[in-house]
Amino acid sequence: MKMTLRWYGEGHDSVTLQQIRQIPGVKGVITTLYDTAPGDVWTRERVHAMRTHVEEAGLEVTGIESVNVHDAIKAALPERDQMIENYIKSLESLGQEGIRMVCYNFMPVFDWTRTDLAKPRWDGSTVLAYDQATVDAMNPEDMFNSISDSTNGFVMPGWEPERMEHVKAMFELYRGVDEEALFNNLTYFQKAIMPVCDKYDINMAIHPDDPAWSVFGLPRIIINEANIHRMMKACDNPHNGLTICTGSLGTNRKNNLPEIIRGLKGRIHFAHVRNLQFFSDTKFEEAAHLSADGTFDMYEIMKALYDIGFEGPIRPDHGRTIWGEKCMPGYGLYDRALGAAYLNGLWEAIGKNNK
Ligand code: DNO
Repeated sequence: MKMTLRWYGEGHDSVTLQQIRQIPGVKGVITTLYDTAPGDVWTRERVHAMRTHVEEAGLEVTGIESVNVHDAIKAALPERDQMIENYIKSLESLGQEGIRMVCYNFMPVFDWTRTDLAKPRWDGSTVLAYDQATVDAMNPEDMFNSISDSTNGFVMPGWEPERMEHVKAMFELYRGVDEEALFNNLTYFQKAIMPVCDKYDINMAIHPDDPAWSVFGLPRIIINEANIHRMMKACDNPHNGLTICTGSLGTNRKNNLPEIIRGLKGRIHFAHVRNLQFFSDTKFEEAAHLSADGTFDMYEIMKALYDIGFEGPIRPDHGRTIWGEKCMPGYGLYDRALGAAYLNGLWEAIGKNNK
C-alpha cells in the first residue's frame, strides 16, 4: 500500500503540503481540482499545474478524489452522453499526466451525510456524527443549512452551495429513478469510460454510499457486498474497482469489512480507513482510528488488505478535531496524522509477522 493524505488544494485546505510531507511514510496526496463542477472538462494544463505544484513540495499526486459525476449521468438525462464525453476528456488529461487512480461516487443529490459536524466527545475532541432520527425530522434543505452553518468557513466536499441552491430541483431529477435504474445508469457510465481507462491504465474506485442506506428516500446502491459484486460483474474490467471505505460501508453493521475486502482481490483500488462508534444501528459517531476507540477491528481490516496484496493508495479517513485545530470538519492535520502513523504501524507489524 501507499500511505497518502487527502489534500483539497492550495487555498481550499487548512493543511499545507509542507506539513503533509513531515508525516512519516506519507509520500503522496489524494487531491482534486476543487473549483471545478461536475461535468466540467479538466484540461491537461490544469492537471499539469496541479501535479507540478505537488511535486515541487516533494510529494506526488497518488490519485484524485474526486472527479465528480454529473447528475445527468446518474439520472440518465438527455445530456448524459455529452457529460460522459466530458468525463472521458478529464480522464484523458489525468492519464496523460500519469495519474492513475480516480475516486468518485454515484450517490444522487447528496454525497456523504452527517447530522452533526462537531459533536463533542468524551475526550474533549469533536467529531462528525449521524443520527437517523434527526434526519427523519428534517427536510433536505434543513440538512444543507445545518451542514453549511458548521463547516468553519470551509466548503465541504459534496455540499457546494451552488449545487445545494437547487436541492428541490435536484430531487425532481431523480423522480422515477429507483435503485434498478440507478444501477443501470452506473453500468452504462462505467462501460463508457473503460476504453480510456484501459488506454491509460486508470483505476476507477467508486466510493460506497455513506451512510449505506437510503437517505430522504433517494436510491442508494453501493451499500453491501452483493451489490458491489453485481457492479463488478456488470462491468467486468479490472479498472472498474472500489474504494473500500470502512467508515461508509461499516455504517451497516451487517457488512463484514474484512470479508468484503477478501472477496474483492484485485478490484480494490483505494482504501479509506477509519473507525466508528455506534450507539444504535442508525446512530453513530466517528472515533479515533485506534480499534479500541470504536467498533471496527483495524488490525483485521489492515490484515485483509495485506493478504489480498493491496498495493494501491490508502489514507486515514476523517479524523477527530483535536488540540484546538481550526480546520474543515474531519479533515484536520493532527488526528489524520495520528491515524496514518497507527495504520503504518499495523502494516509494518503484519508484514513482519508474515515473514
Ligand atoms: C467524505 C468523502 C466523500 C468522498 C466522495 C467520493 O469525506 O469520503 O466525500 O470523497 O464520496 O466521491
